[in-house]
Amino acid sequence: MMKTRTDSADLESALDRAGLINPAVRDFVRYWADHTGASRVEVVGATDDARLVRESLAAGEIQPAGEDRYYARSYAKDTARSEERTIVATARPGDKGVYNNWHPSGELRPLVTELMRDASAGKTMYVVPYLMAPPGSPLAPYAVGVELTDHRTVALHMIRMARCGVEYVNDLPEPGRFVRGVHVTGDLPNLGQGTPDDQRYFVTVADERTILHYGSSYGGNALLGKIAHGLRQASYDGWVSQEFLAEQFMLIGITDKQTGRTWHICGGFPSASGKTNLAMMLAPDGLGDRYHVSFYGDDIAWLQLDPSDGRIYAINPEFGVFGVAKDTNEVTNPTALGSVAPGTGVLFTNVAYNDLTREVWWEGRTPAPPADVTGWRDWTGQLISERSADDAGKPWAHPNSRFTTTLANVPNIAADFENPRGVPIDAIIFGGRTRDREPLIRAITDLAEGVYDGLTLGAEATFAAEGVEGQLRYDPMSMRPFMSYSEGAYAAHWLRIIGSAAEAGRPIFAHVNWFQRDSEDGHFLWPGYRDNLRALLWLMQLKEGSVQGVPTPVGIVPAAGELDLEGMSISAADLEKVLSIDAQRWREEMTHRERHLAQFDGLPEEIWAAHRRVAAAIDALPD
Ligand code: OXD
Ligand code: MN
Repeated sequence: MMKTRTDSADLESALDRAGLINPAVRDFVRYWADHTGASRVEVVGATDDARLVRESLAAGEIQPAGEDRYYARSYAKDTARSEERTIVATARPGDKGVYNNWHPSGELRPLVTELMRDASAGKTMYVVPYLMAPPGSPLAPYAVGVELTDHRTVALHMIRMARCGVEYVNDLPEPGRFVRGVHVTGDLPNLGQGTPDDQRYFVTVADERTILHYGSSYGGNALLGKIAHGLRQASYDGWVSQEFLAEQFMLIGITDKQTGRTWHICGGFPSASGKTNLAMMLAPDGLGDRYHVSFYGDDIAWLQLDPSDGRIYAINPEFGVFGVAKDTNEVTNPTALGSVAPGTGVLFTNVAYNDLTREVWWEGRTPAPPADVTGWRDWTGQLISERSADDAGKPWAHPNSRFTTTLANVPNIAADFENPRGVPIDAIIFGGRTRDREPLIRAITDLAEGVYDGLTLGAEATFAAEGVEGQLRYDPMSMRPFMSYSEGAYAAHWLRIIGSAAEAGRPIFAHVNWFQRDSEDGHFLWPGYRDNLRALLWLMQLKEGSVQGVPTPVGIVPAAGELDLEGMSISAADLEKVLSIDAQRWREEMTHRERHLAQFDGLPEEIWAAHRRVAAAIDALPD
């Protein structure tokens, strides 16, 4: 007969066997094992991966997808991060912002705790101690966490996405200083996902460093190290301590092989603006002999001043990539394909899967789906051959299907990606997907104007429901879904952290846009992908003074002839267009920006002054 609740002798011996000696972690596990009613407790880390994979295969939770590659489906109504159900809760009403969905922790903590009572009955509770930082990083004290999860596949994801093992919690100088993450899946078919009766709660109790997620086993809802800790909790910690920024940023290095010089660039892009593709970019053929691009991370960066040289350093706190599969192919992102090759231990979720050949496929992997549909099932598990005529045109993979692979699998991973100090940042870039107005690149040298640019970052509304045609859905610094405190304080914190860098070592800012289209026939004016490196090289040259660019009210754009276009073709008209400023469109944008910024209480005067400066300069432009 199945035991209903972990017996305390069994629990202690499970913790002993795993060598988990931190008394505060042991207390945390004891409390939640009892509260959730789990029938077993198991402590897991990276060294348990092969065994967990074998068990998951045997249980049918995952399926083989080629040599050391795996495949899982999630519950069909549980396929994405839920923004509406995600809450930041604290005891301080002043933490309420426009985007953080703040609620008092005194209400939310008991509510979610009650939902979790006995909700893991009959299940194993996996205890996953982890570190969201390269070991030895000055930010490691903020990076220690323990996730409790009642879902084995979630443990497999955590092992790929974070450094996991008891060694990260056993010798803490303050044993109680770790983020407490509790993930309880709940009864997925009965949670009313997306209905008025939605039962799910994804709560970060930021001032208690406690994360309570109930009602999902997917992505950021369930892997608590990544978004809940790596972004929401960490940005709160970085602000309270005044020590660092935690941002949804990619991080890359560009090496000039002729001079041996390496630059590091990080930056934020709203969803679906090509952040992972940019992070994994290779140099274009025409420039590959001279430049090498190396990958540090595609989703999170923590930034901090290093007082020893007065520069801002960044780490990628993650250990893996949780990448969107859709449209990943040899042209858009060959590096991503390399990172999921045989032997990588990659875990695919919700792509299409062939039962007979163990292959996977997703929309955009090849121009058309496999012609022979034998054995192919869509992401819901339905055989393609048995689809009704009505379903024939439906995607085979879910649009948010993913691959989860460790950083070391990425072919151009930087040699020093585990350097605890991180890498010094030369530039911070922001980019959206905008069909007009935004030039290819505009560089911003003023700190307040750079932060202002990040705060007014956005992506074009993609469908009517999301917003008004031509108006951006603003996504400050690409952190809109991950904001943990008020935007005014957030802006001030940015000014302080980046402003603490020595003048000479301060990163330059830039806004990029690879997506401008011709207003007549709609073609993309700039080829994108690998050629985007050309704009970033120009930015580094500008910073070093070897090009001057052309000043405009919204930043410095490349002068014709300053971009290295070796091996690339673009018409003179298209090039001129991507480097020019449309005064009329910018005037319209400024009125939207004013309304957007006015929502934020306590926005620093420097940001308003930057806005007024840019607006006045745009007004002075000839039409
Ligand atoms: C996200 C992610 O949801 O990185 O932004 O998964
Ligand atoms: Mn992300």
